[in-house]
Amino acid sequence: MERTLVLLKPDAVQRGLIGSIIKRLEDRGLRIVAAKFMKVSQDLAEQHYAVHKGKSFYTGLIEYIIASPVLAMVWEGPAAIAAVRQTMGATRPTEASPGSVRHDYGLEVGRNLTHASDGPETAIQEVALWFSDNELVDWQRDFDRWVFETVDD
Ligand code: DAT
Ligand code: MG
Repeated sequence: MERTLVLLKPDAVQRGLIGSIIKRLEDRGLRIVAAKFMKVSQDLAEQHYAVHKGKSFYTGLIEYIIASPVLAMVWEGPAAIAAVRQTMGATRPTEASPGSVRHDYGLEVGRNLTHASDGPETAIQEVALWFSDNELVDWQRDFDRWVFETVDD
């Protein structure tokens, strides 16, 4: 079972898309582990996007993520990292597949609505950056065995 960090960025929150995006993750069968509605500090933004420091879009990216509250979440499931990236779509909305969040709700790369961890190492780092251990909830759903081929207990 994998865990991945998902951020509903300021544009998703301001546009009232929280419910629509969460519904896609729930419908897919992914299980929520943690959620926190919060203002992002400059420091957290810089740590989260450290890998992009120095790039032309870095300053705008930091300004975007701190501009208004975000909903930070952790979701889990088999291959959750790839599944969530697929549900969100390619970084540029005009390259995202129809049916993905970024295609269906977005136009510009600088307003692409969501963040999702891009690999196992970054998922572990990002979950730890945004959440403390005691904020991550271990739980099971009655229908888990009808979504997950192997159920942990
Ligand atoms: P992703 O969010 O799909 O993982 P990324 O990690 O490459 O994409 O980049 C992080 C964010 O930075 C991305 O969601 C939007 C912004 N970004 C990336 N490339 C950009 C570019 N060429 N111009 C403007 N913003 C960009
Ligand atoms: Mg990324």
